[in-house]
Amino acid sequence: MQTRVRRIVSDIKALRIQGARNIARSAIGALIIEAKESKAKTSDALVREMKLAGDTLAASRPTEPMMRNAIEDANRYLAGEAKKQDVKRLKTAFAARENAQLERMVREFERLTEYGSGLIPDNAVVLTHCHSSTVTGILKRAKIDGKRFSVVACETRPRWQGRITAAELAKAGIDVTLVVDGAANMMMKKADLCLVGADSITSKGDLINKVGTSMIAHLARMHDVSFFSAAELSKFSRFTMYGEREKIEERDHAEVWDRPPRGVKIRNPAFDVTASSYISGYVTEMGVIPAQSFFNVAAQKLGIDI
Ligand code: RUB
Repeated sequence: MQTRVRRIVSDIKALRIQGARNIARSAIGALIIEAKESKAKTSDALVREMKLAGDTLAASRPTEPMMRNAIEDANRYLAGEAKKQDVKRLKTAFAARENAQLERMVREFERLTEYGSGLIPDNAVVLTHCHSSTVTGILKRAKIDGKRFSVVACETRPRWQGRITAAELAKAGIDVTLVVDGAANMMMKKADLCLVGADSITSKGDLINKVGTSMIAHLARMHDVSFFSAAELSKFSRFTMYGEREKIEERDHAEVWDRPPRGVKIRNPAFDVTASSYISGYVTEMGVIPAQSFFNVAAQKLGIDI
């Protein structure tokens, strides 16, 4: 595997690249590098090399179907084309195709942020958790659309991604307040809307996102506040269709407490599951859809035969 690709894998593992979209885009970028710099002599050898790079990327964060779907799609294309094209042509065609995918993702993201902006009422208080580039994209779009609103960002222990959100929004001129995660209930009393990202959506429409998201969804329900998740359709986790569960990544306990006293056990799940019944809707590139419809719309978009 190419050195630059290995570096991307380690950046994803260490959260220097974080958030499902950034991870998926970086993985596509890594596959382009791998193909371009490959020394494979035949198309079949290239397919094998790319499969290995894809598997290593996919294993870097286990709860990332957007990345997995992109890798599977790339493998499928390469396997199909290997019979038709020599290795040199295949490399060029693959890079062009994947670059076009990246551009398409940007256009879809723009559409999604438009729909998301439409959801934000004037003078709203929006509560968010963790750092989702899709959520910050919507909020920045709402600002451009002339909406007046403020944001409460939960800091998100143990890796403080809420600080990334707060810094990014402040830089965009958005009124933002950072709170500790334990203040979510108090802040919810004044909130009009919760907007969080998504790592994975199951066939039941359940949401898997940064740990603590389900707690916020419960609080939102308690205070009768709408709870939306911003999720491209490619965050659909295919294998949940067949009864398999999405694996919840468990990270190093040192992120929580590096030298705990003897006898203290530590758990560090990176994500949790919010049941579809708590979700007012998913903001997707096709519009704002009910959680129960996510599967159908995603299957259509991803060409999954039901
Ligand atoms: C990030 C997180 C984000 C989603 C969506 O977790 O849970 O809400 O990934 O992000 P981590 P985006 O920091 O552990 O990667 O909207 O950018 O895809």
